[in-house]
Amino acid sequence: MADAVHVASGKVRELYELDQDRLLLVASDRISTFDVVLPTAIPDKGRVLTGLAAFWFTRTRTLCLNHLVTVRPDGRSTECRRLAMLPIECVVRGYLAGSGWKDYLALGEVCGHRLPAGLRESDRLPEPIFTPATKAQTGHDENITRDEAADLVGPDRLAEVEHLSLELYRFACAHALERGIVIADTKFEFGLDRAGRVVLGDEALTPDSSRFWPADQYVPGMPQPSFDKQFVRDYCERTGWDKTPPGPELPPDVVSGTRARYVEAFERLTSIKFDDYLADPTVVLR
Ligand code: Q0N
Repeated sequence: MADAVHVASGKVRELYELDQDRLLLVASDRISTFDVVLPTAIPDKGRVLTGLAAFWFTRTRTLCLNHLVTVRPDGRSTECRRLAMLPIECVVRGYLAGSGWKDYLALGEVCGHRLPAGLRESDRLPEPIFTPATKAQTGHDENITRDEAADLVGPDRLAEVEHLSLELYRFACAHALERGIVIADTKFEFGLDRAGRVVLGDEALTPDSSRFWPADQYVPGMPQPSFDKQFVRDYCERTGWDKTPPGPELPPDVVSGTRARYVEAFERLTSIKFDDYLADPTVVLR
């Protein structure tokens, strides 16, 4: 990695250039909550997310091309194909939460999808909906209409990524629900390869790119606990932190409890022991 050039930073991930056609995506153990990265890391969080994304890429290859080349022995670095990323975030919602719930309350619709009256917070939608967003300058994603999305990528591309996003979500949602996890919504990022084909990039179907809820605690009509971050959120609320940076340091029991939740999500979804992944990360690629 000594000769890898840094090309981009996210809140908790870094992207490096390996050569003309390949990038290295490195997931750190940093955790964010209420949009702030906390000073305390969650050991192995980056490995859980990397392994889970690689698992989904491997399982969905017949649905959609993806950028995965391989996972490195460190378990947190993904070698991937370099793409020309499309300037939209492809969000799919199966349940009414977050900005989807806010928009429904204010407008009775989400990104132009007219929804039935009388839905409650966290209700399952009659059908999953595609609700594209843009990365606004503020750093906060902004929901856009189908027409705005079509202006950004073209109507045919939009129809293609909408179809792929819904197929990917339906597959993952069914798989996860059988294993006790509700994937309430998720965000995909697609790009184009040299041949101009649409390819799934970024990380996909991880708890950082999705809302994961414990299925056995699902009660619509209120906000749902987060499968992975609930201990962190509860602790942050107890400290009375005002949610502006810097965030609080996390005590050891919150760190270990949160690490255990990430590992549990990995093991439930992949049916692979996390220790087996640590010993050889390529177990998720088979
Ligand atoms: C790419 N992002 C999203 C920090 C910032 N395969 C790819 N080819 C070209 N560009 C990208 C990818 C991918 N994935 C994706 N920025 C560039 C923002 N991030 C993602 C992770 O790390």
